[in-house]
Amino acid sequence: VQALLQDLRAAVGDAHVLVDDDQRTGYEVDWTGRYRGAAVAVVRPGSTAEVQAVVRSCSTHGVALVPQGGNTGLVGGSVPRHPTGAPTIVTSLRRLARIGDIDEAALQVTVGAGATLAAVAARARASSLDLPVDFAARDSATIGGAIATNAGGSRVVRFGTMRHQVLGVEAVLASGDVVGSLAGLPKESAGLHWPSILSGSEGTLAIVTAARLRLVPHYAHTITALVTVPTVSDAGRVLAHLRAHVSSLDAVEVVLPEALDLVAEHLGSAPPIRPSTDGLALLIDCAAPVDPTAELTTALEASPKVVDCVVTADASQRRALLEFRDRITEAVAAESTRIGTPTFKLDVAVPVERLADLVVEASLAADADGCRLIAFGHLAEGNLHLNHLGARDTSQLARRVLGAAAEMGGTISAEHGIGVAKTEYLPMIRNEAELASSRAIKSALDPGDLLNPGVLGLGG
Ligand code: 2HG
Ligand code: ZN
Repeated sequence: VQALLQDLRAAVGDAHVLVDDDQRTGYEVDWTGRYRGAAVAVVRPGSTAEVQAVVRSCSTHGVALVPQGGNTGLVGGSVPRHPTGAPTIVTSLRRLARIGDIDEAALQVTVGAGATLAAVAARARASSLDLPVDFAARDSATIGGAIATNAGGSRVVRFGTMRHQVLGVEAVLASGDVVGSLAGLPKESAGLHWPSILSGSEGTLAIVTAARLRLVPHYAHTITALVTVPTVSDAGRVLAHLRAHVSSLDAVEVVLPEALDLVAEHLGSAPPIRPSTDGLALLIDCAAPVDPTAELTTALEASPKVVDCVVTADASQRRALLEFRDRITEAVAAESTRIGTPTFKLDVAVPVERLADLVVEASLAADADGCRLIAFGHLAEGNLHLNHLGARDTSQLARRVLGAAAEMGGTISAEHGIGVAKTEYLPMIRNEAELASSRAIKSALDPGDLLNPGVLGLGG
């Protein structure tokens, strides 16, 4: 290990090899406090060449490395937890934060893997463009991490997930070689496509160092609505109506009553309207070059099943409304600290028409466990975040809820990834041929099992 540290210092400079306990801790535990491990060191390369040198040193010494971005992940995929307990290096990509010039003709930008979503969005907005992916962890979450997990967020209804925004990647393989291209060609039909191979690979196949991203217009007019509906099935009807009649639809988020109460208590302010106990709240964003208020209000008035709604174009009122969605994760974390148990999180998706069945199953499972269920998510993708507070038997909960989602034609992870948290449940949604193919690809690209061992059930 001492020889490795010496090589790493030579590669990135003494100041960027962190070995002291207090310097390492923030990199060794995940955001929820549920997943933690110990790293021999945290290395902070400042260029692609330095990432190559770090990978080669780790390879020479046979020491695994965990790539890490903003460390906002929720499935333990970015903390050092080697399955065999072998020594591990955390490689933080946060210094690769360069944001290139905005290409207004191509609607693209080249960014370092360590740039945060918020920083890229701010830069794009200065050119009246925007990043099509957005979620609550935007100030810390990095582009590299978002690619690694194929992150989603609130704008998927309009623009798709992270995978759909990546026109090119540059990445370092376990061999230390660089693959990919940042040319950003919208058309290229020349065999395997690195952005497709690496999106969602969770740092197990290569370390993304930079990306060429698609940008979209930054709409001058953004409005937000809070809507209440009687049941989950009704929410599906409202969604269908809005998709047919509102061309400016940018987000359709769903908040169940328990989640709304928790975040309201956390914020110290009540939402202007509240759903009934069986009902739910929808937070809807519209964005367009001209004010979309008329489009949205007309559609809401004509929509079946809308009980109550408020629509605002005022920036500070919008922000206040959006907090009832954006800050639920934070409210859950505060409650989890108060009760002294980490939250047990599941991130499932089902076809939208099965969402009501999923909510019933999830509630029954939580009741059987005796825990408190805080549910919210992204309606258009049938994606629910099930946050269990004070859960007793997490493995029983996971089997039951993930099994139900899989059974309904859904998935065990919609946007957070598999990490180490969900590996044992992968067979619920992948057959043996698929799992064996993933293992074959992993061992072809990373025969020494150097990159994020154990994550996605690969290696380790
Ligand atoms: C969100 O949609 C994130 O805000 C986090 O995916 C969800 O905390 C969660 O469960
Ligand atoms: Zn989410």
